[in-house]
Amino acid sequence: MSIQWFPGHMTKAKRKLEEQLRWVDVVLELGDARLPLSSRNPLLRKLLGNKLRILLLNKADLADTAKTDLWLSELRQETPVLAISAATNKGIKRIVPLMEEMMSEKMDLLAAKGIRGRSIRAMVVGIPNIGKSSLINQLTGGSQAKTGNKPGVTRGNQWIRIHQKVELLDTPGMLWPKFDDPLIGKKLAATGAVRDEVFDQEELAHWLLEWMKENYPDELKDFYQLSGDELHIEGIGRRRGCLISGGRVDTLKTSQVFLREFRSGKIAKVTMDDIKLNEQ
Ligand SMILES: Nc1nc2c(ncn2[C@@H]2O[C@H](COP(=O)(O)OP(=O)(O)OP(=O)(O)O)[C@@H](O)[C@H]2O)c(=O)[nH]1
Ligand SMILES: [Mg+2]
Repeated sequence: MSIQWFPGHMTKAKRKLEEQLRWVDVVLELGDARLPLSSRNPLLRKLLGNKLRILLLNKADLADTAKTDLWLSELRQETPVLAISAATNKGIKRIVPLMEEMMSEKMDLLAAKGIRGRSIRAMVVGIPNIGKSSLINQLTGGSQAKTGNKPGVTRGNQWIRIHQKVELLDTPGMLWPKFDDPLIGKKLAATGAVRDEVFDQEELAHWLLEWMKENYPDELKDFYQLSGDELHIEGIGRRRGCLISGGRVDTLKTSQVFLREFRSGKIAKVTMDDIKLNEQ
């Protein structure tokens, strides 16, 4: 997915999401465990009304475990939340039981009205590149077995049975990132949620390097085998052999290498949002 979020796109995505939401009981809202705040769009809350929601902090394999635990206790006060990884399968098995637990009251009410055996209907929602397709694949086991179109659902969307009592919409709901705060924009770009073309790569790498020096200096030094004085784009470029003629460092290439290594989680497992920010 590489569209840019102009107002027209946002309006279209919002309308589609509203249409999809009409047919589901539970929304699986995907967030990024590295950005438990910045990767979410507050508008979803309004769109949901009183519909049930589970927040899934995905890419937990790339996040700072201690900080993830803090965020989980903080966010639990707002909504049921799990830390998961759609890449390693972590936490995936806990999703359906949690859904059943949250839905039991509604199912009892339906049963009292004589409606039995109705499946719980769920859908995945989140900003670009957050892992929506990966999660759908994990939940369906890659299954192509569709349960068929149901009337009313936007043409093209189908339900996939993921459990005896649960059906999942095969098309995820698209949310757009909120760009209003430049710091949020940088964090989203650093983690790969925003197209690289939107930001100047060298500027972004420079900002991220300063951020890492402040927050994960030891991991940074260890990874590049550089001293504190050598921790700049030039130093990393020399270490990685990103040189141009005359032995000068290719700063663009170095920036791209650094961003890639950061996103892979190899430098450090990082969490970029601070809980304190949330309290301001
Ligand atoms: N390390 C890690 N990578 C993940 C995880 N989940 C997804 N990814 C990777 O993140 C990238 C985006 O995943 P997708 O599942 O395509 O995300 P999406 O939300 O469907 O993206 P769009 O359809 O483009 O909006 C892919 O490279 C995935 O392999 C995770 O839990 N951990
Ligand atoms: Mg996708």
